[in-house]
Amino acid sequence: MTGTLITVAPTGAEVDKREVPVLPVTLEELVDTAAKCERAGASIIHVHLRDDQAAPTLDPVRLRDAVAALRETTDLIVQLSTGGSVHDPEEARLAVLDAEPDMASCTMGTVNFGGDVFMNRWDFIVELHERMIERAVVPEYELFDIGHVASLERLLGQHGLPFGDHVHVDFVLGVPGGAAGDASTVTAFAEAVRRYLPEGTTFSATGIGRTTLPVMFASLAHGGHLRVGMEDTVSFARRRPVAGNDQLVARAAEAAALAQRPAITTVEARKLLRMRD
Ligand code: KMH
Ligand code: ZN
Repeated sequence: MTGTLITVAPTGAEVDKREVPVLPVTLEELVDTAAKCERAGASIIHVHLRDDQAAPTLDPVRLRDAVAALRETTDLIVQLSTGGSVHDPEEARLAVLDAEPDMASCTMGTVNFGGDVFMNRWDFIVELHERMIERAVVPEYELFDIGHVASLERLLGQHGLPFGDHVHVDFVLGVPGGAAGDASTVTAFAEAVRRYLPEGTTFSATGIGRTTLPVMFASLAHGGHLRVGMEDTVSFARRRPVAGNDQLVARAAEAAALAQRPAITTVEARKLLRMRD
């Protein structure tokens, strides 16, 4: 069994900077947290950007600047979010690929998202998948519900394998409106991946809020990988706010080491995902 690939999702689109001052929102804060997370064991960074008011943005210039700055300062695999915020239009989400990231997210279906709806129409998913193949961007398919595994099987069957021919998915569990964040749900997802997706498909998992730890331990137990970060949780423990993203990455690396599957390097992560160096 391989070591553990750790993805950090440092910012997201939902957490309010006014309530969580350590949330990285400026380019300087993003690069600083990225470097610390790489030292703590992360190999992929899942990036959402904020504007000068700390509101979510898909501004193309900021996206290009962020990709360049992260590449200059770290060896992390740069994965841009095409999910954005629930309010972002499809065209802006597709245009994220213009920033030429190594990877981009691709959510496999529509899901209730708290009181909102995270819309991912089938035709939009197909368009995103095909543009990623054209632009040599490696996707991470985001699965918020078990039906998203079947959608991905359909996508790959009808529209072919992604760039690099390797399939990597991420279970995003515990979203109010999506699949639950607990060990039995991770088991169900892991079994569905083995049953419906191509042999060799790799998966990571993240649990939102207090589901972080059960999802982390269950993913490790199933030979899966981990995603952590302040996009998904801002509480380290009861009454203990997260001090920084690297604290979450360090804990994930510690859990991975205990599971005898230590965190892998960015070079090893590129090999695992069949990416170019
Ligand atoms: N912010 C959520 C609406 C992704 O990055 O691709 C969507 C999300 C998924 O975070
Ligand atoms: Zn995201």
